[in-house]
Amino acid sequence: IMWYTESMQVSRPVAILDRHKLQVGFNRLCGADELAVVSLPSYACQRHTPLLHHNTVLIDALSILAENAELSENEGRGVAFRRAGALLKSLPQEIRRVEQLRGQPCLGDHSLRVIKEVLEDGVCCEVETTKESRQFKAMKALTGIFGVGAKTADRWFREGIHTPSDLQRSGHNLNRAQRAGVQYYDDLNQPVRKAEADAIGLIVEKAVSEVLPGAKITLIGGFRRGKETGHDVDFLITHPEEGREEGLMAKVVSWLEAQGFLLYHKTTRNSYLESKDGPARPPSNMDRFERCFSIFRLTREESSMLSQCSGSRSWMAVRVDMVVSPYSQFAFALLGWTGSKLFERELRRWAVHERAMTLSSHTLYDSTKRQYLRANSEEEIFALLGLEYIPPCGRNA
Ligand code: DCT
Ligand code: MG
Repeated sequence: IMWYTESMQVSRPVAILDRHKLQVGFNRLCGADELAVVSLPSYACQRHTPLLHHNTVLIDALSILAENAELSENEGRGVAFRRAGALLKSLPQEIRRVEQLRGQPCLGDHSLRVIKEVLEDGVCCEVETTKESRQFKAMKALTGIFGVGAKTADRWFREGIHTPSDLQRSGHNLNRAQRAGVQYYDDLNQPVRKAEADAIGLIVEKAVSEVLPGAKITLIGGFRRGKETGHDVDFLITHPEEGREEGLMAKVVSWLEAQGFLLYHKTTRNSYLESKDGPARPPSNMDRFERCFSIFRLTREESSMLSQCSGSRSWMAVRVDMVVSPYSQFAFALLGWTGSKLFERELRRWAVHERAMTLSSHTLYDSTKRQYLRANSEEEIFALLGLEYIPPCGRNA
């Protein structure tokens, strides 16, 4: 173990029963590190991407650069780093030398440079500089305010506003969402835990069954993929009798509000659809696909976990998103809202480039046959796309 600890340059104590590390130690001993990993398919939707993986340090470095690109509204660059990170998440072993990645897709020159530097020096200069930059820190702090996107944050940063406190002092006029964002800033920047998500699930379930018996709710987003924490809690609501879900969101919101559960709410049409043109846009039912962005007031009685994270406070603010889908579109909505964001992007890219199809959270359109394809389950959608089924826990790209 001493040899092992030294040779692996592990800076923290190593548990003797850490099976993965021991395996890597044996691999080194046997020279197995020299073997290249089998080349993976290039679309993330063709691979299993587990929550726990073997290359955390490399992925963290790439994530910082991805985040910085996204905050600078350089989407292409952000996606390139995200794809490289997702590829590393799918690998079955820890990478110790950049040569082991030869032949793998999704790794551009820039990502490979970052990976090589981290492997050789322990850190990447560009990543460290980014993390320490005033602009990156300020953009993270400002976009951490609910209701503030990269554009607004950038404008404020140029005016010398770097923190939520600077913003409050500036006297800027904020919209309703941003005011709530500033007011509940600390709570909303705490990770939401699974126990809290479950407690909110019980409340939403009660609301839904009170206003429309028979309606069903499903926990979606990161928690459906098996995450233990998230930045919000996402729910999909539907009713087995098509049409019964109409008007449901307004009733659910009224019930929750009357019970004092809502600190903020805003119901909108699905913006993903609104921004989309073409045949994948369902002509008649897009108005019914509603989404409610909300902030819940979760009290100590409702959440046994609460006392650990909010000191003497008796309640905490939690971001909750609710989506209502007609039953006929439920499978598409479920697939579209389970994520991850990159996995969804890759599914849509696969559909267009490899199958001449357009996938949305509502439907799948086959451009060759010029028809919409129906599906009752996620498994059917994967089959229609010619993909092996990937369960939610394998969609953590
Ligand atoms: N989604 C998407 N594209 C977006 C935004 C969202 O495909 N631009 C889908 C995928 C995930 C789902 O909606 C819920 O969104 P988030 O809550 O932002 O993602 P999450 O994976 O649940 O992340 P977190 O665990 O931090 O809440
Ligand atoms: Mg979420």
